[in-house]
Amino acid sequence: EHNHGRIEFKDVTFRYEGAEKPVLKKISFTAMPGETTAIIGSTGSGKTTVLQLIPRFYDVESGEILIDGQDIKNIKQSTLRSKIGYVPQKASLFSGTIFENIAFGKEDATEEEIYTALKTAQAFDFVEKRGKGIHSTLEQAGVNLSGGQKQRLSIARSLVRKPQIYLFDDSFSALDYKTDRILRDALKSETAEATLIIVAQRVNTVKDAEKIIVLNEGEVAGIGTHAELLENNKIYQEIVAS
Ligand code: DGT
Ligand code: MG
Repeated sequence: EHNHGRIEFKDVTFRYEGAEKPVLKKISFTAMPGETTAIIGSTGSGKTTVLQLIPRFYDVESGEILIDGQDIKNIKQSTLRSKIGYVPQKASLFSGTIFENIAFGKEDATEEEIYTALKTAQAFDFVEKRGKGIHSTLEQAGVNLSGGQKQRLSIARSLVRKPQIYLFDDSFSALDYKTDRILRDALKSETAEATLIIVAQRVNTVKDAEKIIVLNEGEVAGIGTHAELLENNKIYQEIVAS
């Protein structure tokens, strides 16, 4: 489908309540359906904040955010949230079975849908190794899982809902390079028409994105492909060299 899930930031400025200065300053970019848009930048540069404005966890101070040309302020909250699969930086698993954790947000999910999501998220093998597979219980919200396993379950949860828009906040950071690559390739083919926004701190995760946005202290310091930024963007060059 054409033009479903196109996200546009137009001169977005945002300030947390009570904060002296805005954390995002005149941010403008477009994220297209069928493409991966990556956001890279050092800690505190505003990456998470950018993602959280899209489902309207906060409202902008000035500027606007459009989805398919419509200001998100004019989209019903429930409609907006149903379009978006947001995978938070810190996985929010709860004590319950793996099935319940993955079906969270789509309570009528079938076992087949859960398995498909787990396979795409490269989580099938370690789940199967548990005695009861998807019906195993996550004790104390997953204390016995590794960071990378939690990330993959969290990604699987977003896939089951089949949203138009995926927002991954540092969701690949705990994975080894190979699993990171395999998972992003699987995501790409499984969500071919969706809009993917991927926040990351390592270049390897963003380099094959159609568009990379370099954030620096709440401002867009550059937009381009890996090759373009490598050639003309100082901050990107510094990230690559670090
Ligand atoms: P990360 O996850 O460490 O790589 O950093 P980012 O790029 O995700 O940064 P972000 O968006 O969490 O924070 C940007 C700035 O906003 C940073 O100076 C911290 C500040 N900030 C974040 N969350 C809040 C909040 O809830 N309240 C206030 N007042 N400031 C916040
Ligand atoms: Mg963050």
